[in-house]
Amino acid sequence: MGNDALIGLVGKPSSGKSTLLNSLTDATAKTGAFPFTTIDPNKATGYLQIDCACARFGKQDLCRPNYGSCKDGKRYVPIMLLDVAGLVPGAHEGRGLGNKFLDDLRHADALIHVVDSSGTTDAEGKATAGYDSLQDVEWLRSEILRWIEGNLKVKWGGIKRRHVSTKSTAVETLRNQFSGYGATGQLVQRALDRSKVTAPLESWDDDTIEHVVSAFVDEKFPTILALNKIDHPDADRCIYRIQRTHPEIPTVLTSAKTEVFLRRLRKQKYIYYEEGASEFITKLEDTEQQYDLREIEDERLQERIDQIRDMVFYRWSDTGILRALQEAARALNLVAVFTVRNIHTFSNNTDGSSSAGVFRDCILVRQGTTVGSVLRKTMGDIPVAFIEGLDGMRVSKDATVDYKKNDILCFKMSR
Ligand SMILES: Nc1nc2c(ncn2[C@@H]2O[C@H](COP(=O)(O)OP(=O)(O)OP(=O)(O)O)[C@@H](O)[C@H]2O)c(=O)[nH]1
Ligand SMILES: [Mg+2]
Repeated sequence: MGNDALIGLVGKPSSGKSTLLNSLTDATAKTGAFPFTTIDPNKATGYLQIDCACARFGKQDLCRPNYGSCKDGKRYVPIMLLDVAGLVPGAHEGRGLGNKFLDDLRHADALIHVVDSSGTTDAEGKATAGYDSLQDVEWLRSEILRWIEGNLKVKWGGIKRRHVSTKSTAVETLRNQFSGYGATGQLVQRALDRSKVTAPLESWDDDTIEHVVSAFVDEKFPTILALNKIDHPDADRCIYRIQRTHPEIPTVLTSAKTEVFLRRLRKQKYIYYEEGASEFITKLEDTEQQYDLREIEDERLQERIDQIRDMVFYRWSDTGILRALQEAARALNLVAVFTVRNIHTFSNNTDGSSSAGVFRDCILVRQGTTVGSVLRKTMGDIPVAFIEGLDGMRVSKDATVDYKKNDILCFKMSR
């Protein structure tokens, strides 16, 4: 998983998945206040905000990312997002768009479960009032579990026989079964460790299988909640209930619709706004005319702006959408690794000069990934003589990466 880390947006119909995708990317996925607006998945590039290595060395002015951007040490690294069709209770048995939805998700590395916290849509995404969205948090996970469990159990007899006859380990057998989800042996091993199941695979009963699948889902699909539609006056009730009942699940409060709207106003030059910031400025506040903004003459537009200030910014501080990506990246333990051609100047020029900027390349990998694996992801099979870390110190291929540890690397090619 290099920068091709894929974050899936999941949730019941009409919770705001496509709106969240649009708010995080340049996508223009169709949105609508009726269930199953999305049928085929939408993939688009979002930008994860991280602390760039340039700020550690006071080189913000020289930082020139090849992909994404960097402003004053805040770097925006591309990350792929996938918005899929809505999921309804019973999807694993084919209800709604059932298995199609679930199949589209196979290759996601983490999930953002978009929850409609306004209480205005039921479990099927139909308009209602006072719905308790806490239920959605619970059944959604269970649908994913039952889908994977179902796929495994239909073949269990054969899986068991082959496991015994080939004298395979549990990791080998499960890796074969879970390869369709892009699972590696390491991931399966982590899932088994998490499950604490040590009994031989051929003796597993239904409960044990369920337990192992649950651990696999936790490892394969780390999930965070985006409690969306916080601009709605009833949202606080639902937010309180979910956070109290599930303090173990990371949550972010979002208003995807507000973010989309503010970005549109910015394009039309009505406001100055930076993605995810905790304020925006209209011509009224721009007393020194720094931003060359248009006057808001439409009363209804002014009312909507006032309402957003009151319901989102005053109550919740921001639209939350950037933090949703950051939380997902944290759940995945993603670390940014910077690869440079010259470890002393951090440039990519062969002569070491910074004329074309510094820290041009950056990839996202999981914490604990080995330096050798970063090498393969960035250089493929090109032979490398040795690897340098900060101050030109040699780094072994077996060393692992973490924030501020082996996260700036220089691969020296063989001549
Ligand atoms: N008030 C409010 N409405 C929102 C917000 N986000 C999305 N919506 C509205 O919710 C409705 C559904 O949004 P979509 O983004 O189409 O929802 P979806 O989850 O992609 O729905 P399906 O594709 O049908 O599964 C639309 O009318 C959106 O405008 C939000 O933050 N606040
Ligand atoms: Mg949609």
